Amino acid sequence: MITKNMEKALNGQINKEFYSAYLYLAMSAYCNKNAMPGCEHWFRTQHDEEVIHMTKMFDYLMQHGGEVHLLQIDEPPVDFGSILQAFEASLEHEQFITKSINELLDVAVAEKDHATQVFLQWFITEQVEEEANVKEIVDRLKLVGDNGAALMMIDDKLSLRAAATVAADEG
Ligand code: OFO
Repeated sequence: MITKNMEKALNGQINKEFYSAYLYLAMSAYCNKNAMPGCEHWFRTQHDEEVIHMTKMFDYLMQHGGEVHLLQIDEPPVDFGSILQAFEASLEHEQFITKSINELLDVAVAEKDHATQVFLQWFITEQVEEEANVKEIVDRLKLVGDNGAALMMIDDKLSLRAAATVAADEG
């Protein structure tokens, strides 16, 4: 049976994963508006991945005997300034999520909740990948600057991102 502290922390993280999904959906719409279909697809796929993260935590909380409390989701921005700034905001957000997952593990350790410590290992590893993926895109966008042809090449590459599936996310 999960402790009340752990339950509260997991419910908080479910809300943050929902917000991540919301944020990436907003970024996807921003890219659509700015004629960057590859970036739009990349953020839309990232949204789908966040829904998988949220569902994973939601299912775990119920399975562990906790009570799900769905909190209000904050409104994400509409305008991100530029495509580079959108990806920079994404990187900053992922760093925030990494910190949050680490704090969640601290709670699990303090509560002597071994099952949740094991469960969270997947998210710890996933965050390394999340940050690395976005950082690579930010670095490339900085490199090409305002070069339209190079930006289109990056956009084309991002359009190739594979669909998010639970199986792919496990791997
Ligand atoms: Fe759920 O990893 Fe991104 O936010």
